[in-house]
Amino acid sequence: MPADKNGDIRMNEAFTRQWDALRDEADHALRRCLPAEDTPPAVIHRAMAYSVFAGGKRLRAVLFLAVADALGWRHPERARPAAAIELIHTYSLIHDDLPAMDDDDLRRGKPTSHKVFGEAMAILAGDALLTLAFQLLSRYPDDRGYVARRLAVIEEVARAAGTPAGMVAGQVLDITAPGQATGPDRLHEIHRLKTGAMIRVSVRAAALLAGADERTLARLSEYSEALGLAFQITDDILDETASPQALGKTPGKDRQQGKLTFPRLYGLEQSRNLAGRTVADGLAALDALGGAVDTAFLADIARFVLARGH
Ligand code: GRG
Repeated sequence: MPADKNGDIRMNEAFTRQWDALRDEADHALRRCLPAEDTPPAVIHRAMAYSVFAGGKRLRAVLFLAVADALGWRHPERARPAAAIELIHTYSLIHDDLPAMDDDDLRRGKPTSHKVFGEAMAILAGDALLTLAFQLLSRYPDDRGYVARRLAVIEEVARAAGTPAGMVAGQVLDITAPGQATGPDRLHEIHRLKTGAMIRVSVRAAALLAGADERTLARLSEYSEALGLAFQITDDILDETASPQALGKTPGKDRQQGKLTFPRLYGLEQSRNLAGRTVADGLAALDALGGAVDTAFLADIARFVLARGH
């Protein structure tokens, strides 16, 4: 099953098998693209590998590869850009855990990077992962015919990871918001940027590289936006309801830090309802693609995200 830390979720066997196959494809690419741990200066390469292989569901890479499959795009190097997106995600977690940000000791059930390697090395490991990600995106797929598509993907990924329209902007709003942010608009904006943008670009990057037409791209974008929102709602719910073992990180931090969250704004039950409605929107966007695209697994991913919060 997907390596979610909430071991009580049971999706059907075919879903689990497909997820694991795509996660293995991404892991294989990740292993090939990271410098060997004994490459000097070894400490940074150990720190990079420590966080990348600390576990994790690989949701973003699986999404990328699932979209590629749905569109029939089976280029042999397709897992490299998927891996690049996971590297950016891992960098964001390392930096998010730093004392200057969330100050967390536990991530993916293991001590955080700065606890093991010290703050300076954790910062540098994050920097190096982000940089390596763009190196990979600029190179793969390594065929001349992909130059324009690669450029479009680099631009979109940079936008999604950065500011003002991406993850860095969302993180800034999140850490400066406590005490100021009170309303649903602000909450949605934070999460659209902080979590949603990277999930959206995981879907769009695969579609762009696969050469999807505008209509397909638009429907897949709607799906990814719904998925990103549902993912964040369930993440907020789990922060309130899950045990540290199930969560792989310290629960209750959001409340402790006075953060605006979906359960805080709407209560747990309403948050679950909102996640359900949001996933329904995502499924409708997939349906609108019609029979030409095999969206069954993408739909199951959306159901999986919803199941995490129940
Ligand atoms: C430091 C620029 C910068 C940004 C940090 C990603 C992020 C922004 C913060 C992480 C804090 C957090 C708990 C966000 C909620 C959603 C989220 C990204 C959860 C972690 O992603 P998963 O569940 O993690 O996909 P795994 O471990 O499975 O990869």
